[in-house]
Amino acid sequence: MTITDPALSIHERIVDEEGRAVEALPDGVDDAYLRELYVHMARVRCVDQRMLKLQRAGRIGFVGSMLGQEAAMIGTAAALGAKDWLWSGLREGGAALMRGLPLAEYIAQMYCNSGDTAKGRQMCNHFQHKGSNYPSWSSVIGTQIPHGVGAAFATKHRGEDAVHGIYFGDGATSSNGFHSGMNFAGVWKVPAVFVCVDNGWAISVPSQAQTATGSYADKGVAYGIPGHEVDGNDVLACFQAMRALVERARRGEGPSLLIVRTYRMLGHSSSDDPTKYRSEEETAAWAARDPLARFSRFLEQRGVLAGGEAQRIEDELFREIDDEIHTQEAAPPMPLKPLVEDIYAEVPRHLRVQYNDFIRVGERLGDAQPGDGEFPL
Ligand SMILES: Cc1ncc(C[n+]2csc(CCOP(=O)(O)OP(=O)(O)O)c2C)c(N)n1
Ligand SMILES: [Mg+2]
Repeated sequence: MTITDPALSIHERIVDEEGRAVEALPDGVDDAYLRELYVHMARVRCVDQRMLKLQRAGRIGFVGSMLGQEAAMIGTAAALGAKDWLWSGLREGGAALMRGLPLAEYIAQMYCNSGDTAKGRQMCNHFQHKGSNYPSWSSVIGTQIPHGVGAAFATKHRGEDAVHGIYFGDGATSSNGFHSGMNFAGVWKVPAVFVCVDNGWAISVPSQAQTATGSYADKGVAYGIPGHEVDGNDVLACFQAMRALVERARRGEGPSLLIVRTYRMLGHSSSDDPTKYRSEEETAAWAARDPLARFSRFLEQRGVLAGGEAQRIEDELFREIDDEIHTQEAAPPMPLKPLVEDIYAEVPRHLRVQYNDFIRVGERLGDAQPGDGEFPL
């Protein structure tokens, strides 16, 4: 039922769960590049672990864990070039790091301290990085989809050759933004690849209950957009598929939809308890399919990672992350004035009034303390 593009040789899987190559590796991928991909994936995992610990210790407010999705994110995003764009949702922060978001800015944003480039106007875990075309995103599900399509249309209109990778989850396929974005993209033939990260769950709604279609890839049919589906825990399958679709878009052949099937190993966020709605057996089955373990098995068999090297890489990553955490812990808090500045040339009266009210509340109740307030999800 899905429209596919048979001219593109897209494999559902390149490395099987035992770490054996079952297809030829993507063209041009050498051992040095394989190792690079591994380090990017390992960094995502290490950052994730530290952020969760900081959240549990009450140092930061909110984390949307990326655990289990390292291959889906790194494999696809690695196929985007430096001038391409990445429109993200909650779980693409690791891709931002790979594309050039400095670790310092990543952690500053998690602390919402004075180094937060969002100036405290976003809740934490809402990254942005101008230098790598990674726009700020909204918690409102699916809104990045029409934004990305509009930007992709602008790219086409100006005759530029950038491609837009537009990321969202399985749950976002039920949003208005998905349907309007896909429709415009198909009609305008914009240079975009829609990456649907099907991680099994949209908070407590299982992926199979999200739609009556057999495959999320079918959703492209109504918009004249080809759809492909790959094993999202196989970093090389993700990379190869994304690269083929990015090149297709860059040739002017229009948008496509790529489904990367993976699993959200932890709760929806640090405020969620997944044991309330899913079984331990299900999670354990996916733990056995861990994308990082699969890739390291493959690299060890190939001689790209020597025995003990994965551990050394992890130690080095933790050192780098821990140093930065210490720096960001010591950084001053976000100054409050920028909350109302630099939107209008002069701060208008209504914002001055709101700001003064806000300061008075602070004076009356005292500064917020770690652990104050609760986020409901
Ligand atoms: C328009 C809208 N509706 C509902 C929510 C509440 N909400 C936050 S995340 C989420 C589920 C998202 O699931 P999915 O798109 O699969 O992404 P995932 O969290 O699995 O990465 C929902 C319903 C929201 N933020 N915005
Ligand atoms: Mg999901």
